[in-house]
Amino acid sequence: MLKKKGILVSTAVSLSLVLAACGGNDDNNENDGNNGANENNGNNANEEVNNENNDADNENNTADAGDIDEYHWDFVTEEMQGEVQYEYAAEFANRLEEKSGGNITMDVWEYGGLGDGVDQAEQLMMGSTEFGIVSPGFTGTMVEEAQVFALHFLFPDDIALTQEILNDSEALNVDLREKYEEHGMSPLAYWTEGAMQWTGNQELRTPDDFDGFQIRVQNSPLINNSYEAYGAEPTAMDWGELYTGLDQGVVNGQENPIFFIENAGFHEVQEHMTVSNHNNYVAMTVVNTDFYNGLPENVQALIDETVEEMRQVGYDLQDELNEEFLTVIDEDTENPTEVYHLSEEEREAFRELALPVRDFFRDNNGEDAGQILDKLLEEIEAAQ
Ligand code: 6CS
Repeated sequence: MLKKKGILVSTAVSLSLVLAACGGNDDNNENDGNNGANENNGNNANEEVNNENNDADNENNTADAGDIDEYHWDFVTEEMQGEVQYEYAAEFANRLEEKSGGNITMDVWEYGGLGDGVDQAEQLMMGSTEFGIVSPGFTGTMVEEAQVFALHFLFPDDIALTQEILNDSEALNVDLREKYEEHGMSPLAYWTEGAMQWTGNQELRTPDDFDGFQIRVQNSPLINNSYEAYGAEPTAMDWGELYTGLDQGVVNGQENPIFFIENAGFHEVQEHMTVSNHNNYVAMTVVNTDFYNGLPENVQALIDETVEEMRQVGYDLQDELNEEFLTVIDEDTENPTEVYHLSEEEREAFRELALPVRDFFRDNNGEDAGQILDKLLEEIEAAQ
């Protein structure tokens, strides 16, 4: 059963301010609460602030809207209103609509509107959905090399630096993109939703704590390997079933960025949260490859321009929400969660066990796994 919490007013307001600061427009591209369809209902508490901002946006438009045909597309996300993916997609849709003089419109879908995470990835590959935000964890059984994101302690702890690597990496934006395109899906951008943390029904401070620990993971075999390296027992599960799964003890813990742990309410049914920063949650902005390649160049250019603009918007969204919700979890006396920050020494014990999983990836995750990982490691080293 999916547990959907109401979106906190303070969050909705601050999200609007982030978008305004990033140059967002005034349309409140919020969903109508039925099926995720994006209605542009204009019901925005910050309408005045954003209206002012909109004037500046209009001056910055690069599109010649007269040349753009009419299009209506679906943009599917794996999250709910108020969460990073959905707000990113809604803002993306707003910008594209504005740049095209209203000729390009999109339905933005919350998680569940078109199926679970794996269903959504498959629909994008087949082309029944045009745009989506996809977590590589849901393509783990389809694009083997994409499991590189399942490797713990790969990216720097500095999230801003990690985002720069995701933006610039040839290993990801060229080589891995080609691998995805063999399956009909083009990643236009990789971006962070923040560092991942563990929650559990027990303390999780040492690898010994993971011995036999049943942890929920996304459907990616290499995520399993990463947890088996600590002695844990991973179980693939869609997040819509996770609140109940944790509550009923089907699994004992999970990993996610802080904003998502709070929004999905996992902290309500978990007594402990460990700030481990053991991996970075990467999301991809993707399009169906044939759909994108079949578009006129000026439309592709508008999409590409929007993807570029959205890099900072996505970064700021996750940054604000992860910080805000750490405080919310810390201060939640109704659902107390013991928050523990691993020391560098404690993290080192996990890192040592995680390193050999890189060799497993090289040998078992597709013919280009080694080449992609080695190039990415060089890029990470150069960035640091
Ligand atoms: O854990 C998950 O499956 C979900 N986590 C996030 C941060 N976004 C969507 C995803 O499906």
